[in-house]
Amino acid sequence: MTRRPLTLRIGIALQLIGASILMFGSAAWADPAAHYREKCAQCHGADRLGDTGPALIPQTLRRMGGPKIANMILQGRPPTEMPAFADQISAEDANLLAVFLKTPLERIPPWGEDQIQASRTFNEDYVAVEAPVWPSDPKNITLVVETDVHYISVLDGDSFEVLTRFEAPFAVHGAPKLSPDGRYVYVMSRDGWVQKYDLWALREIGRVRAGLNSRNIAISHDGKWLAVANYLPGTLTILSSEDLSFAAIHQINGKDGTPSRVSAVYTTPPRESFILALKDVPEIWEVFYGAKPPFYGFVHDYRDEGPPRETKSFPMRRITTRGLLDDFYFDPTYEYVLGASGNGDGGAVIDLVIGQTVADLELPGRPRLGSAVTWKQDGRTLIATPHLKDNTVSVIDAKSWKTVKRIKTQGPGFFMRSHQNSPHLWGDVFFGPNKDVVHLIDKKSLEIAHTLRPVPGAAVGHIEFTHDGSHALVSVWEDDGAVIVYDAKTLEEVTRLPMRKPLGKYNIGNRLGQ
Ligand code: DHE
Repeated sequence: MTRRPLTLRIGIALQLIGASILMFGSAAWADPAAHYREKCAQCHGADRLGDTGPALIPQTLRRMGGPKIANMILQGRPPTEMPAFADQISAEDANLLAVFLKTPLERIPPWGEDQIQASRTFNEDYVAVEAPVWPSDPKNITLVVETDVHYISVLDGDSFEVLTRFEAPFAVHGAPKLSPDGRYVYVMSRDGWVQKYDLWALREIGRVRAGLNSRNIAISHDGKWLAVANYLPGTLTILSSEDLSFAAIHQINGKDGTPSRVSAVYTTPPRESFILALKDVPEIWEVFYGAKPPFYGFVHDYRDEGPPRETKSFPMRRITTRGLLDDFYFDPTYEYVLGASGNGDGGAVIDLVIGQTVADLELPGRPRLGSAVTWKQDGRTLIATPHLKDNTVSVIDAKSWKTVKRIKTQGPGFFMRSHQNSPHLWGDVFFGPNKDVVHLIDKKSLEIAHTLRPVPGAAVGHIEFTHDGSHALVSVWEDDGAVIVYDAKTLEEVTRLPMRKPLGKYNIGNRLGQ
């Protein structure tokens, strides 16, 4: 068993004592670990790694502020199954318990093939169907993730009617990924669960826990393989998309042996590979899923392993970068990857064919490349990205890699989207006092053409278009939130679908690029 250094253990003890002194004015004592065992372990697991309830570890809880966790313990979390404990636990004990839950685990259990295989569960009521059980246009189906209640609505993009609403694993993150025919959707949660759902039958098929704390998921272009980027443990898990069975695992260690978390994984269809952004080492990994690596000469580890084996192998190649890069965007050819630097100041362009950095990006203020948008304008290919730490949208020329325009916005943005039939880039202002604003940037003039304020004072974020681009869907990210549907030409509000904290929206046709 790994033990934390003495200083860290003393630090945690002081944190707990400090919290109790702060809260009660004197060192009142309670044993949060005992409270955990008595009240929480049954649903959240004796090891805090989750059971019927989610994992209660800092990596999962990080996005919830201090008082919120204590409140949740006391008041429960309707409509989820989390009950209220106010009649069993004092406010002081709830605060101590919250501090305990935010303390890192002493030991991370192994999470490899055996554990992953054993975690698979299947829906016994699932029956495959020959054709969709709904009459809607399959390309215009849109999924909407309601973040706090962990539900996904399946929306008909023509009538804006909700066909069904299904339960997702706790804390879905990143875009759900689709099989090439748009029939199956794979949803990943920060708890490491991957859910397979049949959109034709409107039924869950099953789920598997690919990691203990995960970041996102990618699907191979042929729909055969799923790759899951994990923080805990620092691995890439590869699953068969057919039955969610374990296929392979890559332990992530940098060249010098430093272990690393995987920030994200992406598919590069022409290269038949997954590209990994790493959190802790200045490297990019490329893991090949095709019949044989297309760039054999550069696949060092593959050569080391000898000739291809009978069983499926996923050889990998590493590219050394000048600094940490942990947020990626690909040019339309997938020859180049743009990476945002870990220190938040700029980034780099890496040529994936030669495995070299070919340009530096001038993007101060933490670009959010994962939300970037590409379009062609007057013979140029342009890429626009919002910034998490600057009131700017930057526009880059995809040939010279120079920033050609920095557009001033009313605050830092998170999500940005466009459509080939839309003259605008739609970008939210996710942070700061103007978080209720959406900017529409003219793709030709690169100026803000319109600013919408859907619900004054309410946070708005994330935009998606219907398949034909005629309508734009904007999320009001509040408890009593909504998805607001705009006519993308007139900018008139067409309808408002009430939802609880809706955020990510994914149109099947748009996401498949069809
Ligand atoms: Fe995300 C996508 C990383 C915080 C909601 N986010 C992604 C992707 C990455 C990423 C790499 C692309 C994955 C994909 O689609 O396959 N996100 C990060 C972070 O590093 C960051 C800043 C910090 C973290 O701790 O993870 C972060 N993200 C958030 C949030 O706090 C958000 C707003 C709420 C939440 O649910 O966690 C959030 N991220 C989203 C959404 C997408 C996403 C809705 C999919 C966007 C899309 O349109 O495809």
